[in-house]
Amino acid sequence: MRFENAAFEICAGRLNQLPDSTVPEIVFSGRSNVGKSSLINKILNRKSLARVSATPGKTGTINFYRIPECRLVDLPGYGYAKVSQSEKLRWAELVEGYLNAGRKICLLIQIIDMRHEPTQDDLHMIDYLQQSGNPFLIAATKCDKLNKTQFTERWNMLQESFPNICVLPVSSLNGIGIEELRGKIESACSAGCENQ
Ligand SMILES: Nc1nc2c(ncn2[C@@H]2O[C@H](COP(=O)(O)OP(=O)(O)OP(=O)(O)O)[C@@H](O)[C@H]2O)c(=O)[nH]1
Ligand SMILES: [Mg+2]
Repeated sequence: MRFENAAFEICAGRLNQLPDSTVPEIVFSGRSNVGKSSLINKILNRKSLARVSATPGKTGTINFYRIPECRLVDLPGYGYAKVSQSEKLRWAELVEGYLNAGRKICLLIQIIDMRHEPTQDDLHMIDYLQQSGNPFLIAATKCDKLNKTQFTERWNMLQESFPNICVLPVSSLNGIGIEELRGKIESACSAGCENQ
C-alpha cells in the first residue's frame, strides 16, 4: 500500500459534509488527546499532515486523509471534560451518524493509552464495537513512556481484559508497532468491507 502517497481530503463537521463512501475507510477512534492524529501521521510517515496538539479536544471534526487504496479517518476524541455539553452532543451525533451510515468501514482502530486503565468511555466504545460486529483492534499507544517492567505489567493486564481482541502496543514517538499496524490496515482493505 502506498502509505507515503497521502493527502488531506476533507474535514466534516456535519453529516451532510461527509464525502461519498467510495473507498474503504480505516477509522481512528479514542479519547481526546490519546494520540489519534499522531498515529495517523506516523503511519503515513508525515510530520504534521494531521494536526497534533498537547491541548485536548483539538480535532472537533471528522478528518479524512486519502491514500490511493483507502481513506484514514480521524474521529473527534471523546471524554474531554472542558468541552461544553452541547459540543459533546454534537460530536456524539456526528460520530454515531458516521459509524451508522453504512459506509465501507474496513477496520476501526480503537486507541487507548497503554499507561492507564481504559476509561469508562473506552470500555463503552469497545462494547459497542463488539456488539456492532465491525472489524476492530485496540492500539495501546504511548508505550514508549513505559519501562520494561511497566510494559510487561500493562501488557499482561490488557491480554487479560481483552482476551478475544487483537491488541497492539504502539508508539508514534519511536515507531513501535507501526509496521504491524500498517500490515493490519493492508489486510483489512484487501479483505474488503461488509458494506462494499
Ligand atoms: N510519548 C508519546 N507521546 C505521544 C504519542 N502519541 C501522541 N503523543 C502526544 O500526545 C498529545 C496528543 O496527541 P494527538 O495526536 O494530538 O492526540 P489526539 O487523540 O489526536 O487528540 P484530539 O484531536 O484532541 O482528540 C501530543 O502532545 C502528542 O505529541 C506517543 O506514542 N508517545
Ligand atoms: Mg486529533
